[in-house]
Amino acid sequence: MTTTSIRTCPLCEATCGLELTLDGGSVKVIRGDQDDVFSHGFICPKGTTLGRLHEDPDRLRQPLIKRNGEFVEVTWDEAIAVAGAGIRRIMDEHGAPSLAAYVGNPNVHNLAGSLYLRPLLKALGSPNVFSASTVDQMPKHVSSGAMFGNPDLIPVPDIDRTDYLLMLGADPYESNGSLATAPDWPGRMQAIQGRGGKIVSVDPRKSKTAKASDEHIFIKPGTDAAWLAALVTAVLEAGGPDLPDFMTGLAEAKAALAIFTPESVAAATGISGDITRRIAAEFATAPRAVAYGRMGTHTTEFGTLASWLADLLNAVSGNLDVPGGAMFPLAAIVTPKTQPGGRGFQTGRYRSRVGDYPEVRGEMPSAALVDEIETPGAGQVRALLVVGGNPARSIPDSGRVEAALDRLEFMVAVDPYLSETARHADVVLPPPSVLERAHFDVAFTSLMVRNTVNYSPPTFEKPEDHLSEWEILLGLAAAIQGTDLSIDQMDEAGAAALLAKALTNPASPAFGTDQVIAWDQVSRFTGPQRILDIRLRTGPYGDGFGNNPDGLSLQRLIDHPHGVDLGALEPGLPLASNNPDGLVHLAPSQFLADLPRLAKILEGSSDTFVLVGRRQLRSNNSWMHNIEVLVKGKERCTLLMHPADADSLGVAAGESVSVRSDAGEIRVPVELSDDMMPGVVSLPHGWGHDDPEARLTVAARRPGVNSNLLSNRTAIDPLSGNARLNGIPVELARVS
Ligand SMILES: Nc1nc2c(c(=O)[nH]1)N[C@H]1C(S)=C(S)[C@@H](COP(=O)(O)OP(=O)(O)OC[C@H]3O[C@@H](n4cnc5c(=O)[nH]c(N)nc54)[C@H](O)[C@@H]3O)O[C@H]1N2
Ligand SMILES: Nc1nc2c(c(=O)[nH]1)N[C@H]1C(S)=C(S)[C@@H](COP(=O)(O)OP(=O)(O)OC[C@H]3O[C@@H](n4cnc5c(=O)[nH]c(N)nc54)[C@H](O)[C@@H]3O)O[C@H]1N2
Ligand code: SF4
Ligand SMILES: [Mo]
Repeated sequence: MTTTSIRTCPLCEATCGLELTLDGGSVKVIRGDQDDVFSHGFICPKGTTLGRLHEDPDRLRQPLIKRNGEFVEVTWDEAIAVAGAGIRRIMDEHGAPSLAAYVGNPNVHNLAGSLYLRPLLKALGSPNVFSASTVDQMPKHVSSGAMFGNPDLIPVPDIDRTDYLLMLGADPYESNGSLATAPDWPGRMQAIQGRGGKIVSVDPRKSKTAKASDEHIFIKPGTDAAWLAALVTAVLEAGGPDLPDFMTGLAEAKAALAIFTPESVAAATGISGDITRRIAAEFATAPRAVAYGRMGTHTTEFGTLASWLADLLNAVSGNLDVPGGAMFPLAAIVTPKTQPGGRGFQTGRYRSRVGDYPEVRGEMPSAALVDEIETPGAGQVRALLVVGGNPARSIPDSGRVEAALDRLEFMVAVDPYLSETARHADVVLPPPSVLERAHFDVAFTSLMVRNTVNYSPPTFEKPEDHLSEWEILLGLAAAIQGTDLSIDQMDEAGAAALLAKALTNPASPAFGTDQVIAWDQVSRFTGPQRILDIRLRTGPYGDGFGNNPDGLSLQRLIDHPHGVDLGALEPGLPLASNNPDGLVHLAPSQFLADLPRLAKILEGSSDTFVLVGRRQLRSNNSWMHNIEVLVKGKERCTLLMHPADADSLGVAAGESVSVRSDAGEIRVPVELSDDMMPGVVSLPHGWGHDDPEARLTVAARRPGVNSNLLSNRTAIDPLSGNARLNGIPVELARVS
């Protein structure tokens, strides 16, 4: 007999609803959930593979401990105890700064990572916290922090109502979108065109997204900030609308950007002054327009400036916080910080030991991890905890990273696979499968282009003796702290504190509710479900424990498996500004101070070739290449190159070239493509499954090469600590 399970896909930011047809304990088929209030049946090839992930024989079912160089399976109690004791030993001998944590991307896609990393990192107590954010979106946090006072107040493009979408360095046809949660980007883009709107895509490669756009403009990698500055200048020259009083700094921004004109940036960007002026005019006169930048703009040396300038362009053209422009979602789960009138945002509260990088959101640049491990002295990192991350493939200079991992005195990995990173660990703690856990997108409800909320109960019960991932994280925290509290007691204490705080928040519908009554109600759940129930009920749409009877609670979401639609985005500024003065800062001084560095690129560059990355629909960063249906077919880890460039190098399609940067060298087959801007080559990341010590049987058959052997760990956006993964100068040569 078959049954059905409805759940949200946790693999990317699109949050598609899935319908799983089950036959006992196995998954027969996965389709898009036609009744999902947000995705309406949309699904991509990855979403159909959750059953294969669940069944993958390489997925670890039991914790591992390395003994005499070999991994052996052990019990959960033993594994957690050994992990905790190993970390404690280093902490006692060398102090907390000798510990480090790297937390990867899957943490934002699962409840455990979203809700239970904080107590674990607190238990570590080290300033050496690294994450995938600094190889990704940290520039956006920094620009939002400075402009709106809160790094999590990120405006998203209101693509369902805009008339003009200017996309820079984003390829949602492959990635399904990022920092703009919208299942079915292709359908939503077609809808813009269907209502007479226009989409312009700016990318050094004519990507699938660019082909689906109305216009594609080639841009030289790493120069988006200069181009956006010129657009702002051109819009302001033409007048621009009157801005609301709560936006401050327009005159300062205008003066500081004056040197960036459509003509002055033309040589550096490769975009003529005429085109820039035309785009500026189109953008300014479209009824509703929005500029949206992603990986291609953020993971460059000017990531923060580009992120700021995109929002500045939205602001000065009258498109910030208005329908069809860049808007702020109001998530069902709102952290207390996103209430109006905050403390503002600061970076650099402390600095990294070796590279002297400023702390950003309590993190150090991931690119700096290597030096913190390699460089002797007080505070040298000797033990590392990796949760859901693969720094051996995903961060710069990853050849050095791997050598550094080998130097560690102790390492723990929380990962379902013996990945290229986890294989270096002394203890590996695998979470249960993706289908054996509840799901809720804590982070992405704050980034949705339409306010929506969705909860998925576990599809299968986890094996009884397998710890949930949140139990692993709390168990580790307890073992590191050496506390006598049980995991359940720690969980209870955390939830009670959260509830107490929420009930004293005057903005909450639960304000003033008796804590004993509220606790009694939420405690029909435990673990992440209880935290979710608290946050839903005390959040902006919450039932307030009866104060707002039609409001949200976890039970309400359980009763609505296809999700609850909370409506289109609504203007929220100036209320949303968390700056102490309540204003939106258009010209943060630290950004103006960084402009001279940007102006230098106007002098031109002598690089012959520049490397950029790309994403591929059937891939997910470095970790889904072990699923046969996703990797079969023609070789995908190729270097895309314009035919004229190939001619000049004397290479033919399929031949290998050597690609050399100041960090390393790789060899990779060439794929010719008219879609490439001449002088620019493109290589996907996340490949390089050639490590015999990893246990990824399928991936190892199609290893590909690791593009992060080429990214340099010192090429960093100074404002955010974000790595430069796009726009890497390289030398190419034919391999004879
Ligand atoms: N050159 C280059 N490098 C890049 C990028 C690029 O565009 N170009 N992109 C960057 C970006 S945007 C990102 S987000 C990073 C990603 O970088 P990382 O987060 O470091 O790496 P992932 O490839 O996402 O690997 C995630 C690991 O988590 C494990 N995992 C999967 N599910 C779970 C789970 O539920 N729990 C736990 N504990 N573990 C799980 C996987 O097995 C895998 O080992 O890569 C970055 N690196
Ligand atoms: N299928 C699939 N989907 C994914 C992922 C995946 O690995 N595979 N990863 C997920 C993650 S973690 C993230 S962060 C998102 C990222 O989502 P996106 O940002 O949409 O994805 P990318 O494909 O990296 O798009 C970057 C684009 O920028 C272009 N580009 C490179 N350099 C420059 C530049 O200097 N300027 C401009 N204007 N463009 C440039 C590249 O050619 C590329 O087309 O995708 C998510 N979704
Ligand atoms: S687009 Fe993303 S969320 Fe939707 S099915 Fe594909 S991987 Fe899952
Ligand atoms: Mo990412």
